[in-house]
Amino acid sequence: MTLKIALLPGDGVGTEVVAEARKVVDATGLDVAWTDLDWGAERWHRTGSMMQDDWEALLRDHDACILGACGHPSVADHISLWEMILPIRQRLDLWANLRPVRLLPGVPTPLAGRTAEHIDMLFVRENSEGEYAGVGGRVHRGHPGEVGIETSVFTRMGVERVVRHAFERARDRRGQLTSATKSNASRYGYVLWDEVVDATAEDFPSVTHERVLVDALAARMVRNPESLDVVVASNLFGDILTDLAAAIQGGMGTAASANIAPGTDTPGLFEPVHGSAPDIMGKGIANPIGAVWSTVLMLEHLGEPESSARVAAALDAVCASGPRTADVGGSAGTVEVGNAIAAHVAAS
Ligand code: GGG
Repeated sequence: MTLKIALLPGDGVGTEVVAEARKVVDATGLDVAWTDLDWGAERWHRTGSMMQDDWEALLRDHDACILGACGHPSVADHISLWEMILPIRQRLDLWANLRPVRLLPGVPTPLAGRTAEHIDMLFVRENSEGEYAGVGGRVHRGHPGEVGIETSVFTRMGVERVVRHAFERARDRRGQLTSATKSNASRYGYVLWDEVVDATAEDFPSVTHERVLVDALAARMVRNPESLDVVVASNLFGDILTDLAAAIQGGMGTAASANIAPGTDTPGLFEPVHGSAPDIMGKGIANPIGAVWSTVLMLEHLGEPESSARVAAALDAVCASGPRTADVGGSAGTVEVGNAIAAHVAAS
């Protein structure tokens, strides 16, 4: 069967890392029909829109999409996000954002005395509402009394589905779920969230669960990462905590993610957690690990577990032996690392 995969490099280093992700998937020998998409800042300058008008139908006509990065210094950040990645997540209702956190072999962590056995977590981030619902507005622009309002939206259905999915993941891992909220200072949405967690827990007797305030959880991730298995968090908290998690596992370039709608056949969007990194774009030094790891998640989601495992094993092997990019202690370029991973996959 031919897999139809849309390739959306986006901006900045997205172009560089997505090329390596594609190369590695091709090395599996799977039959893939790629669709190249020119969406992003350059298109916005040229045509006035980041994506083509029929973007939703186009994505739904594929099995998956690989995204590189959103954001360019020449476009306001909120335009970049609200004209591409956030509408894609919302309109396709990709409500779960899975972000595995693991210290890959040979990759240095900034946490003293910690090794791979201490760092193995899965973040399940709510991906369609919460603080990124897009509800709000500004009035009296430019006046001293100007007001900007950003409203968080938590629906019972939205919270229930992501919390249930996190419990399922915890049940299939080490049986421990940590829920991150701030339901002391924020007394509505996060209190609803906490109640949903407690109620859902009754269906998962083999999973122990706990409620932790997000600020305390951030400290615990640094001091005691081995105490965490699956973490479920709102859109904003999941976004922030997984940048911290990326740093713990060796840097932003190493972090992968899957935007999915579990239980449906909606195509998922797979992307490295990092942004467009304008400071290093075009230099050929961006780390492709996050993008390649995202293809591991994609292939698993597409029902190709053998290919997924081959790419995961190649990733581990290349991290262990090199070549590695400078951010994880090496001196290789993006293409050299991608070539090495692809060669391992082809030989496996
Ligand atoms: N790799 C995709 C990307 O550019 N992410 C940057 C970012 O800030 N994304 C916002 C989000 O994940 O909600």
